[in-house]
Amino acid sequence: MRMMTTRRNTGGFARLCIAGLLCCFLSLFSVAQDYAFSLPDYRPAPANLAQREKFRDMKFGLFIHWGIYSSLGDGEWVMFNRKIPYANYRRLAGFFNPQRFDAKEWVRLAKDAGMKYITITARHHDGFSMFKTAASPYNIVDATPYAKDPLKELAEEAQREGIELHLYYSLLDWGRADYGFGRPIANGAPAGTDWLSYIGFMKTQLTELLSNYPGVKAVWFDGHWERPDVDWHYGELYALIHKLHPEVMIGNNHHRSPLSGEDFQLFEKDLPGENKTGYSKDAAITSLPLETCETMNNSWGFNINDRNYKSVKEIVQLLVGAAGRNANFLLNVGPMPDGRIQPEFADTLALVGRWMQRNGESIYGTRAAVPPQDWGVVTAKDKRLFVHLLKGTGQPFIFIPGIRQKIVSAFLFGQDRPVRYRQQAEGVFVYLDGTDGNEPDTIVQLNCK
Ligand code: FHN
Repeated sequence: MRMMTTRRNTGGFARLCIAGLLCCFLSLFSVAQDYAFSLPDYRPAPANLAQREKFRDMKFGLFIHWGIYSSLGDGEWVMFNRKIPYANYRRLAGFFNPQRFDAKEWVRLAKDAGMKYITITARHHDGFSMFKTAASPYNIVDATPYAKDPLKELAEEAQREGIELHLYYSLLDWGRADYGFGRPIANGAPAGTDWLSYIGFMKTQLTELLSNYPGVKAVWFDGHWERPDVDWHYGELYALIHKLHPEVMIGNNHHRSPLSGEDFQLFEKDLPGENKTGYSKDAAITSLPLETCETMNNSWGFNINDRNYKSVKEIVQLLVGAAGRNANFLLNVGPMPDGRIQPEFADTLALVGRWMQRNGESIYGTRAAVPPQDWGVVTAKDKRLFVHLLKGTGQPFIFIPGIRQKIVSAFLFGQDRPVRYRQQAEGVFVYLDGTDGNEPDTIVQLNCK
């Protein structure tokens, strides 16, 4: 049933206060609707709320975009961008044979980088399933000479190593007839297709993914933006997931504020509030767990000609910037068609991991302490504040507004070197005294009473 969202004009201070309180209360259980179709109210299960907190603590994850498109070395949109007819594109499956894929290596790479979870594309917009599915023969086990299920191996290895698994799942499908890519939308469905058959197909696959692969803790939807006016039957999809596994978190990269039934909020190539890419301009930041995803060069899927690699400094600063905005940082690699991860990525991740070994204490399990500042961010854990100075201010001190806790001492993080500070009602001055040259992040630890 179609139901447009309405905006009520509440006048008067009292009514505003009541509305404000109500919003705060409701945000504990559900979030604002920004979608034309009705969704049932959602009350997350206790296990789901616990999973959200665990997720917030993890801070750093590995995103993996891998599919038959990798063979062409031109990103995951290659079929669309190069206008390859679907019938021709499907031939890629016939020679996709990632003999060098090693789940142990991928999990070790993530772990050594300091990452706590992996989010992998189970199925991207090309519609090819990178897992064994009974819903379509167009999958890695049935359609490729490889004939094995790498997702199974990855899930088992991740579980053994204590790394969480999250699954990317595309709503958009460029090839299936029942999706009808390019068709006009009428009454919430693409004209002239069997839309309910497509919804049923997704339900079957989601059931498989959540039943046959151990340790899955989140489903990461993408592609909504291609059809913002279609009825995705989210009520049914989300209820199915939460019924199978109440703790599994649902995120949807629709570039809007989360809908009822969603458990975390995604930001693509944007730290929350920055909106540099423009994707998130309509997305108010909610109190749900947040996650920012980013690429290591400029591509998600393997791109043989993309050499715009981010430096270790850039990546560490993005990770720290995310933590200081209460967001996890999901950093992407696009493995090569043979299953290996290119050395440029592996080398950088190893160095990021070395930084995390020394400084992870100021990141894992923290929450943002104050809004981001021009010079950096502040994270908090227990009775400690970690001041992350990411860029110079041209002044011999920085000022942290709004610190109410009484500071009792200040040190350069990981060293015994004391740092001078002065606290007053409005906040804290921290005097740098030449300590601020530590690339990529000078960390000052403030101990509170
Ligand atoms: O189109 C996709 C893209 O290929 C990639 O998967 C990213 C990851 O956030 N999301 C979509 C674009 O919003």
